[in-house]
Amino acid sequence: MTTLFDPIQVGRLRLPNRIVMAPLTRNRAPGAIPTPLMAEYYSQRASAGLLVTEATAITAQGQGYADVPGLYSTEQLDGWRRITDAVHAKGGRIVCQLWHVGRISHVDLQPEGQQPVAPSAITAKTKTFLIKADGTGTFEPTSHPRALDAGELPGIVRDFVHAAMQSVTAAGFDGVEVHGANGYLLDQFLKTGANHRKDDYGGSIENRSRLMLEVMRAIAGEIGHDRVGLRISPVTPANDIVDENPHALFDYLMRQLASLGLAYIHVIEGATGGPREIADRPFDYTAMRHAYRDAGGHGAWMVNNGYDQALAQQALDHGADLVAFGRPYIANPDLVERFRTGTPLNAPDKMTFYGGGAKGYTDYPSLRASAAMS
Ligand code: 8OZ
Repeated sequence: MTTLFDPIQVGRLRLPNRIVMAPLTRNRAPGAIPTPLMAEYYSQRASAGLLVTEATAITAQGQGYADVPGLYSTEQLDGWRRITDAVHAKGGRIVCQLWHVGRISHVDLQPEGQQPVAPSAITAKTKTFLIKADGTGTFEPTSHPRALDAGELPGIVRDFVHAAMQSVTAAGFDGVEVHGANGYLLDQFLKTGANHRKDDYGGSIENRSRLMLEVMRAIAGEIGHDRVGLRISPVTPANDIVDENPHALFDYLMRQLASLGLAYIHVIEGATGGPREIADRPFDYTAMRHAYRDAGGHGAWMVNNGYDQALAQQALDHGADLVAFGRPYIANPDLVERFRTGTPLNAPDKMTFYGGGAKGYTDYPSLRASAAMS
């Protein structure tokens, strides 16, 4: 029987266990610059088989929330380098989650107050998080986006590739995970609710998948397919996203992705951070995995959303290779050791999820630290 504590080869990375720290937005990077506190946070969690960073904007246009990090300026890359060095010093492995929010943004966060960009000029019925001039946080409706011109799309692909290259060179990451989930730019292109384009990037499943596949192919070609992962969320309603036929869409995508030799596919099952089953959006994840495997896809299969240790073991028993834990990792830097020893988990404090400082971020107790103190 495979357990969470068995090592696994994921592309070019050798992971000591199958426990992954899921990407978690924490809004603690003022000016989009990663901080020393973030280095402490990630390095505290270095015993995970793999750390995936919080979503990180590939360009200023890709920013959609206050105080989320970027990796397009020298200062940002230097900040990340200190984080990857700290994680590596503790024996860990860390990949950067590459993010373009598309329409999930606000003019106040965009360069020169411009409109956010999207496949089509359709406003998402959701809110983003801003920090007002007086320093207080506020949730505001996302701004009306403008549709990207087909002529701009090669530039978006280049932005992703550039960010991927900088991640594994200047910033010292072990690889990248492309954020193709949760209603952000690539997911907006995929799905009928946000993509009403009439050109080669809209309409058919093939056309709606084009941008994501171009991005994945280009990144794989540039930094090596074996250190690139992709996160998807077939039916999440997060950020007002919906598709009229997700089974057909993801069946096609899986068959196309199979030949790219990616290190892993990361699947959010159900509603992101919410129920794993959605009554009006049923989805067969096993069929999706089979489509990928049938088409020759060898990448590790990473599952996520609402897992505890028992459910994670069931997932491994049924063909998953890796399990990503989100909220448990917020409150348990030593999650691997707690699972291994059957130690109860610390409960996360919702009030400190987004924004703030060390409280609710780097101050959750570890078993070793508490043992040393007592
Ligand atoms: C929570 C708050 C803001 C952004 C995602 C990057 O859902 C996010 C995110 C999550 O993927």
